[in-house]
Amino acid sequence: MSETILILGASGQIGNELTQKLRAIYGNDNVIASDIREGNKEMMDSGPFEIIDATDKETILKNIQKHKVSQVYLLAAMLSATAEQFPQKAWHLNMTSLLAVLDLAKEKHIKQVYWPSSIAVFGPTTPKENTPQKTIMEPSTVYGISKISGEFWCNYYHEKFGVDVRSLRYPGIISWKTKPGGGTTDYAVDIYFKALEQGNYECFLSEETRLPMMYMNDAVNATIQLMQAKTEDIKIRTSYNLAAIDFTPKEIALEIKKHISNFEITYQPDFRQKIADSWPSSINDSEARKDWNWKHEFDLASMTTDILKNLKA
Ligand code: AKB
Repeated sequence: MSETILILGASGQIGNELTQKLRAIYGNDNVIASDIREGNKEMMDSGPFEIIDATDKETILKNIQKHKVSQVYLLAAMLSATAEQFPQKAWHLNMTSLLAVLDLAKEKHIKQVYWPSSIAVFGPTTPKENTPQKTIMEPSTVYGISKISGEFWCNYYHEKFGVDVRSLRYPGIISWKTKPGGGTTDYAVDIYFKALEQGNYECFLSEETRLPMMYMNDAVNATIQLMQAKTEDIKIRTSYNLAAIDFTPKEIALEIKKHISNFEITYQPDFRQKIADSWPSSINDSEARKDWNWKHEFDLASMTTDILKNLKA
């Protein structure tokens, strides 16, 4: 399969690892990473990099033409906790970038678009457990409002203009190579760093807050699998529910304790508690499993072992 891929927001948590995986599959020169500032050494050294503001349609177009790009992965976004501090900026970044890329696909400059949605599309009135694909969706955060609006824009461009846009509703993504920034699920990344650095962690969510989560390796695989799926297998053009594991801060702390026996966790919930409380505790992703054969690999125990092994190394 020969594709030339442009990644917008490549220096972020998901972009960083997705770029390296796509370069391994499609060839370094065929994956153009971009962000508003330079990426890390691995990214800059392994393939082409461009400075691009994801809200600037003209610059995106120039780079699509320069590199003969066929697919765009739009990963630039402001996450839930930061978006509550800067609502207008979040709306501008999250929506302007999406509409720019969808327009470029409608104008036939590119063939395929990937855009991430999130469990933030759900809200306090959504059934909390095993949340189905189609259900009550009344998000209470700016980020969630931008994601649900984005989903319907994707569906609209697909239905009306035939745009091949594909999307996943990510749960909290847990990584060790790149830290996330500004999310509500970020505690589940920080906890591993603090466990190793200082042996304790003060959690900004309460001990029983259960949230859907996924290890980065699974998230990257799901994304690429969705983009490589046959067109006729993609039945949902808003965004697919996607799930792997769910746990509470108390449960992840107990898992870490199996490796670092003196690890201690304390709880000091802040404004992010309300965001977490509005989200599902587990997700039903049977449509993704049925339509394009999605399977996750990592559970809490295998993810914890892998993260701690890598961070120690
Ligand atoms: C966040 O916490 O904002 C994100 C998300 C669930 O989309 N990780």
